[in-house]
Amino acid sequence: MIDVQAIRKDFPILDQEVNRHHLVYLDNAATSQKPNSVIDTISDYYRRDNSNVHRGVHTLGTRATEHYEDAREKIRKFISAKSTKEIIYTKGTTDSLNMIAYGYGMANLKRGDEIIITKMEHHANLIPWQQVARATGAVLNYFPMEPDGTLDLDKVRNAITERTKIVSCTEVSNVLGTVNPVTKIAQLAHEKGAIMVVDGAQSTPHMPVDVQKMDTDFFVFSGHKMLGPTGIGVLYGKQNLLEAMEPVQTGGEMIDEVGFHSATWAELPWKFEAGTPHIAGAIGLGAAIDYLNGIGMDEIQAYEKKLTDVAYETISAIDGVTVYGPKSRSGLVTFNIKGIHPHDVSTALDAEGIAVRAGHHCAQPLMQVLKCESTVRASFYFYNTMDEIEKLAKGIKDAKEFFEHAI
Ligand code: C6P
Repeated sequence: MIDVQAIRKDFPILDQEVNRHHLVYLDNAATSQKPNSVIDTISDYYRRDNSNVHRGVHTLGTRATEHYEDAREKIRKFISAKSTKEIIYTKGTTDSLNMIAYGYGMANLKRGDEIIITKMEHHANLIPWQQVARATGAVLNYFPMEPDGTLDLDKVRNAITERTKIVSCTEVSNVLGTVNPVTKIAQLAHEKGAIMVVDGAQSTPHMPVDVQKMDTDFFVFSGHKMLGPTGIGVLYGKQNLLEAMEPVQTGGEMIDEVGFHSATWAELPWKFEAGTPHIAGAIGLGAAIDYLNGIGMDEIQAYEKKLTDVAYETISAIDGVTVYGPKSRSGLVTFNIKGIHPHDVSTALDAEGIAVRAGHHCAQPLMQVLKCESTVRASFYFYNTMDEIEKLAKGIKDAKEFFEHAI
């Protein structure tokens, strides 16, 4: 059972007033807040252990390296990867997806090959594929999407052909909250000889992840959406694929031997980690994983489901409000109020201390499908309360009334 009041005490930022109201932070899909344990771990690292990793043999260098590599092992366990060789530190989901597109896609695609993604992808899982398709002559196609923002597996099966070489799909949509059946999609991709890439930016913070059960070839996520710091993320790849891939960036740290005219690469995972990494970020992400494990991902998922179900029902019931996406969803609700610009709704909510995101959410093609330019999105985490959902619903009603009278 989640003791939300006890949990909230671990997050100092939540205890503040914004515009003379107690802060209600509902922009967790953009970035999550950080518990004391993560803040302290990062601060302790800089106070006591700060040094470069894998270089000096002095005590601080050894400590920093141990903490950095311990965090990698925590990440491996958290997503059930086979080996830490498969866990590459990156700057975040965007960086990881670019590494796959440029490192794997560029080397393996040729004219006439096909990449298939969904219409609900974040730009990070879309533009790199557009660029790689343009450079290689491959074609970028999309799975059809159902009117409620889900995928139909029969249509997915029919869309994948022998020409398909890469299927890339978000596990959870950052706009619709749709939870895509990525394990089944990976199976369908493999049946036709394609590889599977899963964007786990919005799933890893909210539900258990097992990359071996999922049998995905690549899986990516960001630390900052799961209590960790910004600027750190993960690229998981199956070892055989990573072994075969050339490094995307070269320089210090990622080499074995260097001569005047050639060089050989370090073993996995360091082959893909050129330059001084975000050491404090990696260690902070390790502390974030400790915190999440202390609560339990099953518990987190179950608690957020309750919050989300209530939010979905309450907001959908407000007259003039359109909620986008399926009823069964991960922890967010995206909506529009008829005749009121999403930025106005967000500004009105902010005046009541409620932080939500308004905009296209880095998913402009999806906005075309939804036939709008932007939306309002409230996104939850396990430190949110039912009381906050009520405040959100009241805030939406108040905003609606205010703008209707102003028009
Ligand atoms: N979505 C949102 O408010 P980065 O920025 O690299 O950490 O993550 C990119 C990314 C990739 N895929 C999905 C599904 C995402 O949701 C995001 C980040 C944030 O929705 C910021 S745009």
